[in-house]
Amino acid sequence: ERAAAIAAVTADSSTPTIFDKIISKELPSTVVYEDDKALAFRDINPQAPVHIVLIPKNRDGLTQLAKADERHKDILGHLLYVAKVVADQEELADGFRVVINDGPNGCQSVYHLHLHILGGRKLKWPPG
Ligand code: DGP
Repeated sequence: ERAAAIAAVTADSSTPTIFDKIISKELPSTVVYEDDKALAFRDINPQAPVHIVLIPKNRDGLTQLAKADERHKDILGHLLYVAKVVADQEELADGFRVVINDGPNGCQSVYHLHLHILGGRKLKWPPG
């Protein structure tokens, strides 16, 4: 049932998500990085001492990584570089993890592409 609901949401890439309200600042969040293309804020349900969500401001059809095509290559590269900048800012010199959850099996819950940046403790592998 949940998978069907998620499939219905992903079918329409223009469906607003909670992240649109975070981008517009309609919904408060703790922003740790912002530029013209990307926004990073602290996760509401942190899974590590540092847990940041990094998103493209313009979703442009990128509800999830699986929807990426050629035109998204620049923003995808930018986001990965910003993940490194944020890790520096958060002083994660001992290491960190960057995660993209994709689709129902990847436990994706918000259909606006996002990177999780996790750190501040020794993380386990595999993540489960
Ligand atoms: P995912 O499961 O990969 O789709 O991750 C979505 C993440 O977004 C999840 O870790 C919780 C976070 N999140 C959801 N709603 C909000 C919110 O309103 N504020 C903040 N700061 N984070 C949120």
